[in-house]
Amino acid sequence: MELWFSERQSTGVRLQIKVDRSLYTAQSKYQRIDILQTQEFGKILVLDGTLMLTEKDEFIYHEMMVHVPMAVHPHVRKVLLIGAGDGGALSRLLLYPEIEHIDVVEIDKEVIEACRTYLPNLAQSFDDSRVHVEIADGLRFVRQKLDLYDLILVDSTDPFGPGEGLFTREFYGNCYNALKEDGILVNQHESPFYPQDAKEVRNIYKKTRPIFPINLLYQAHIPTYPSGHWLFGFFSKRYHPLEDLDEAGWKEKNIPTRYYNPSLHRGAFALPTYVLDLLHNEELEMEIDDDEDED
Ligand code: AG3
Repeated sequence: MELWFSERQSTGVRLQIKVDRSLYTAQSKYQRIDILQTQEFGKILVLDGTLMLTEKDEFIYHEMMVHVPMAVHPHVRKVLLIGAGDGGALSRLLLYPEIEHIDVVEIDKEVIEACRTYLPNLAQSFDDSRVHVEIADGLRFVRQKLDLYDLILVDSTDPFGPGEGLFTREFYGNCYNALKEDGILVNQHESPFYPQDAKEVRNIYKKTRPIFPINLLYQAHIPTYPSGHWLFGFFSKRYHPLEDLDEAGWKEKNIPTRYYNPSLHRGAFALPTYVLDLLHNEELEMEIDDDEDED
């Protein structure tokens, strides 16, 4: 008998991955959690039927989320990481000895526990003494924070279910306040390709544009996410991701990577015309949620 994991990526498209066996399945207070063993992608983490990571291509997403801002901001000491219960982004942050303190805010402690058991290469990063885990809703957590962090990373799920609050105007405004005067916020920004996802890309852009003076997108090729074409948001109070890129300084740190390098960093900010149109062409016909910031 053949077992296949299947995710609906758009109304007419599914991604299917052949499964060897299920390693873990649970229904937490927030979501269904599955960890599956597959041949092609190693172990995969699935939340509510949506693929979060695979062992084979997680390096692309996590390296791009972490190293891009780290190569730009000259002195990151204190970081807030929201979501990210798998430890993938955390393990890349810990490669930087200058980072003194990382607050990880994950809503679902069962995700961390499952990943500690089944994805230890990533989740052992939770044992580092610089890491402080808070089991809480990121939206609520940042509400009380002022002028604290050099860097905030939002490693969320898609904008529905438990992660929905992390795509609201209120959340972005609170992140702005929680950042120091030269802080940077990076978020996972969905895909520009299928109309449903593209709508979210435009929504986030609309909500963040009035808040951050520097508001740019960068892209990566992630084979298992919808369309394989994925975006990240770079929101910054002072540093520009290209003008302030410290290529020599970053190289001197000898951080091991498999995807990220400073040339790719520069190229990642060059966006296809259809993505630029999505952001800047006000006439583009698309139904935009102006805001539904209640929680
Ligand atoms: N964060 C989830 C990215 C969204 C994936 N969307 C999808 N497959 N429809 C990744 C968590 C990894 N730390």
